[in-house]
Amino acid sequence: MKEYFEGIGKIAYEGPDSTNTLAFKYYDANKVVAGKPMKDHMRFAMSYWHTMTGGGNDPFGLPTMERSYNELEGMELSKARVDAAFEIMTKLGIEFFCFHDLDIAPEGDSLQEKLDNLDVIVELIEAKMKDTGIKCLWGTTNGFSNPRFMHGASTSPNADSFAFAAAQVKKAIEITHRLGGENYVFWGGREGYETLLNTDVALENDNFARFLHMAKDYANKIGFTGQFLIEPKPKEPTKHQYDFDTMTVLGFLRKYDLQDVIKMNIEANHATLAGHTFQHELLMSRINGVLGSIDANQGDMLLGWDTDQFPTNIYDATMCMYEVLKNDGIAPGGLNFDAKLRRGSFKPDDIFIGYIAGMDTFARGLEIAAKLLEDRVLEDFVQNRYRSYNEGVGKDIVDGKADFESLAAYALKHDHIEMESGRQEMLEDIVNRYIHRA
Ligand code: XLS
Ligand code: NI
Ligand code: NI
Repeated sequence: MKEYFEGIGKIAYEGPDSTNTLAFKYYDANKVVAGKPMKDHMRFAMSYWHTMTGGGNDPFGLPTMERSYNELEGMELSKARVDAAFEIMTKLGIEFFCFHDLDIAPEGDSLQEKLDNLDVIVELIEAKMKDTGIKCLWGTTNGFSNPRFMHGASTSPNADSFAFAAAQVKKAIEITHRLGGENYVFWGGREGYETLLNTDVALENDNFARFLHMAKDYANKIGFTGQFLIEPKPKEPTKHQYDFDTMTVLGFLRKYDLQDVIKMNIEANHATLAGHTFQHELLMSRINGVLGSIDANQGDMLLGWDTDQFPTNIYDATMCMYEVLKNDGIAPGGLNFDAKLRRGSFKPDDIFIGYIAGMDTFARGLEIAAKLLEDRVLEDFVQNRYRSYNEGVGKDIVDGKADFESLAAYALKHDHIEMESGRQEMLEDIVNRYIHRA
């Protein structure tokens, strides 16, 4: 079989002293951390779109990515990409992948052709999965690139667009089911608005909920038991996306009785676009019992859009793994590298370098987070900080035994309140110490 990335072998773990760009320095798949192998904490996934179809084009420039299958077109290109994708994942030791329908097969001239194209490619993917043991983390659809979705898909003012999107999602759920996918993702795409002047927000929200209920009903009907996930994002491509952030989505799910059916896929760069930290979004999902999966990437604070960079920020990775550990793991979700190379990183081996950088960063983050938790550094501090709720008036508040009258009577007698320092700088310094030494 043709090798697409010649000269690159299986990426090995060489340890922190290695200077080999094409080796792991921290990601040691089978090393046991906090009770299980690194790879099982991570469940790393390759994003098919960025890695296989992303060309490096931007609004100002043409594609740049140098790939040996670039001269192919249509179905031949899609077939070559299947082989290349599994070669990349095998060499990197990545055990999962995520895909949109449009990433794996060309659109075709009609809906029927699109569906037929998908069947051909899915068969190839299925065979590759059998050969390599690589699994599908999640599937989704692209309901935002084609002009038919210019005003949205399930929130389009045009019911024909809604119907087309339904046909697409129906097929994508079938494919994900066939490939044993463990989750199915809804990222809004253009499910939002550009201006309120032309938008019936109430109807669009109702329709969005109708769409999700139909998707779940269909999944139940065909026996797909994978976890449904919504991926919050506040803007881009639309000015305002309905799935703004975790708490907005939770409000939506509760209003439409979908709270038991859908969890969150949290993306780092979407969190920061919403004006939150990555950890904030992970934590809000975790404490509400809806942390489903993670799109691991990072943005650039100086740029206001979803730059989808490979994650190399050790602080963010540490706090992400801290939340994952506190969540008791991320399965059936995983860490999907929804990340792409910079336009100037166009060489084939840049793919491997990007993934290695991301995997090493999260491996290190896992080790630091595990140590922080083992030593209960933050845990004990936080517990102690809230100790006034363990007894007396605090306990009455928590137990629902207090009311405004009892509290006012209590406050009259205790109106000289002794405060304690929040010790933020001390804690930041301690976390730094763990980052340097754990
Ligand atoms: C776009 C999203 C997208 C989803 C899958 O910003 O991150 O890539 O993850 O549709
Ligand atoms: Ni994403
Ligand atoms: Ni994104």
